[in-house]
Amino acid sequence: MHAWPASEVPALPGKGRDLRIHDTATGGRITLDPGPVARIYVCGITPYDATHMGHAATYNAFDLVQRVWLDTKRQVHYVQNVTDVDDPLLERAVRDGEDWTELAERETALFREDMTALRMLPPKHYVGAVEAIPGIVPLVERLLDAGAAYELDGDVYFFVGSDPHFGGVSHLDAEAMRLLSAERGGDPERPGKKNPLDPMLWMAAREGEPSWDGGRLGRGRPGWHIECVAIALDHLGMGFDVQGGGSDLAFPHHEMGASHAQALTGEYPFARAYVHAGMVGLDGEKMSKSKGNLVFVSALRREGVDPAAIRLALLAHHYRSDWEWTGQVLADAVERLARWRAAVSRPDGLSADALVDEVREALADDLDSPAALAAVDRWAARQTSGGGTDEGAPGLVSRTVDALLGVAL
Ligand code: 5CA
Ligand code: ZN
Repeated sequence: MHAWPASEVPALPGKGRDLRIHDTATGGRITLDPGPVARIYVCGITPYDATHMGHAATYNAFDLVQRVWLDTKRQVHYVQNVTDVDDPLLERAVRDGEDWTELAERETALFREDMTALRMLPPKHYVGAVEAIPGIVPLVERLLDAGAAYELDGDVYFFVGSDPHFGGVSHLDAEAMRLLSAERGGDPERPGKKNPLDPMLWMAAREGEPSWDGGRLGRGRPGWHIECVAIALDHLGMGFDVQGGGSDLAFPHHEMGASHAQALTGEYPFARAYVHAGMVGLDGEKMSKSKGNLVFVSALRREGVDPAAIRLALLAHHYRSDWEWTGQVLADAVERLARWRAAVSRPDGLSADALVDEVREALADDLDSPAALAAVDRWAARQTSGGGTDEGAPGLVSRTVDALLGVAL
């Protein structure tokens, strides 16, 4: 499917810094060393209740990864999926008496609009689960042939014991895995499985649900993890630089995806870093579709909130921390945006050379966007109190904030 239009990324003088980022698999900070073309896969939305502030915060984190890489003069090969067929989407369509394809299309269109408004750089390949099915079926067949998958009453499961590295992404113990599996789309209670954690690769057609021809797998639809694996392997191959998503995807989704791919190829690792964003909450609870406690990007835009202010509200929090969306968070961002705009509206000002360095360094240091904002705040405060005759300074600040933070002043 098509993605959304790219906003231009201004080139900055000098060269950016290599990204040091927290990797869930090793539990520590690693220095990424991508080739001239950095490769990243970010899990996309399941298209209903899009785009809430939690989604926006997670995509903001991975947009920063891209911007840091672009600043090092690398190209970025960015792939994102849309889970346009899955249990929760179908359940929502049934609840609302809506055709599931219409729901998915409408919500994906809304997501594209929100991403465009927020100046999130688009993926090079934006791929839906449905359009990926012809690539998924042969992978499931290969896993069956390799003995890494098995059939249970027409459904096909992946055997987690077939990957010696299973557990290496999340490092959770069996009990924690079991609880999260039950919570996040798995079926650890189903009798007959080799390991209760084994996830479904192919679900045989259910009455009243959409299904596709799976060749010798029979009619059915793909499991969730194999969807992202098929798309990532197709467009990026093994050993790509970053697998990204919110922290709720570390287990089971990214753990299972890594094991699927490693069992399929015999190669290790699937991704060189697994990067996870913290959860955004509202009123003391994780913002989630199931709880319905959502603040939507599109609703704020309709109220006339400048998307640049929404972006600044996201950037004010470190991507790894869990945080709460409040009216105050937005009010602070609106005020900061006005302050920055006033500061760059003067024809000249304080040299911004040091500021470019500070913003670069903050972001290269595990995407420390609050530190980057603080550096711009300091420049803006000194600029407002007068002094400085550098004619290039305000323009350079605008370009820096645009190129590295995605905020148009
Ligand atoms: N389609 C799958 C991924 S393949 C999925 O998880 N879709 S989603 O719509 O539920 O979430 C999309 C992304 O937003 C995921 O990376 C998820 O971790 C992230 N996300 C969901 N809720 C929040 C939240 N409250 N805070 C931060 N990120 C969130
Ligand atoms: Zn995914």
